[in-house]
Amino acid sequence: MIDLRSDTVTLPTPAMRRAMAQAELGDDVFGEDPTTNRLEAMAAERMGHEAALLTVSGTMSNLVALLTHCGRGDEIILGDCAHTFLYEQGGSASLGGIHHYALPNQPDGTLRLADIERAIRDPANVHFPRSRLICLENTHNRCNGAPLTVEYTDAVCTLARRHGLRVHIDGARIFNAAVALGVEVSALARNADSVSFCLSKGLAAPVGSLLCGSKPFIAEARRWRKVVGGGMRQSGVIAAAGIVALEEMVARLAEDHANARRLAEGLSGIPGLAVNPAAFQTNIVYFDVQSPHISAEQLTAQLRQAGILMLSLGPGRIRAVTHYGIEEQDITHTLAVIARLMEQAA
Ligand code: TLP
Repeated sequence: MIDLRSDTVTLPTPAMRRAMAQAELGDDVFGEDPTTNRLEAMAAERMGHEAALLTVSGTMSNLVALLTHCGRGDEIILGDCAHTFLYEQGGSASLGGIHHYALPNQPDGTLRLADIERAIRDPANVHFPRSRLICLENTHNRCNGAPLTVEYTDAVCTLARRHGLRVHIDGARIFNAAVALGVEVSALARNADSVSFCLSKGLAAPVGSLLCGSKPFIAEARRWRKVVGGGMRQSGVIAAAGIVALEEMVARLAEDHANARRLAEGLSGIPGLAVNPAAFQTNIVYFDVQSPHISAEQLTAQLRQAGILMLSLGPGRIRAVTHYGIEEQDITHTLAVIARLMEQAA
């Protein structure tokens, strides 16, 4: 199978499996797991923050971040295509009573600064929830995997500070952004109040996400992680793979970006498909099936029979994600199969 549904399908590397087997362990709820402590220190250092917390998933890191930043009736400003808005069950609303103010995401994953400024509530007016937090997503999954720049991130942080608001970055794929932009990941993360990133996507670890922030913020986040059931015991088994992910798997993300570009360029030459290769800078490619003869659902079903997996995401739209384990020849093969299926359908 050539599985392009997501970079979440990546399997741990041999070095990760060895590290997991040999990890030095303790009870992390007592703060005594040396491998988890080491990973958390590494993560904080990479992101330019004081402290970090290992959680089981990107969803848990974002939830814990929002619960830590906001109280009941507080409001977060975020994009209408944000993962936190679309795909996390509104967890911060159901568990934390937090209100969401969704602004239109621009095609490059940003929120317009003027839109943010307009969305911030007058704290003196008793009718309004209290604006508390701005959430960004880098790279932006639904916006073609777009990386947000250092300049844009800093501009949002400056605006937030001017109004006494905080900023959280859902950086599930922030290392992809850093590699695509050719900047240190800390430059993208350090000015935000908190940032989460995932180990189990392009970095290929089996489980885990890190939430980073100040020492007091992470101390409070540790309490929230416990109440949502995320206090783990010998979590060093997971953390050991995460350490390998940070040490060995970041630089190679450039290969995934090159493969995504190859895929997008190839797809753009296939009649019946619509795709703009210039739109993709990281490892996520979206394309549209625009043919009277075949739908996106039919194409993904036929691809599955040919041993290729992609996600059909609503009318006409397909997502393909490149990652560790996908090689250049897999892209060449995928393009040949799609060209054949589209030709047969026409
Ligand atoms: N995204 C998954 C699906 O849920 C859509 C994927 O295959 O892309 N933030 C962002 C930007 C994400 O893309 C994801 C996962 C998460 C958070 C949640 O991470 P997990 O799956 O670890 O809870």
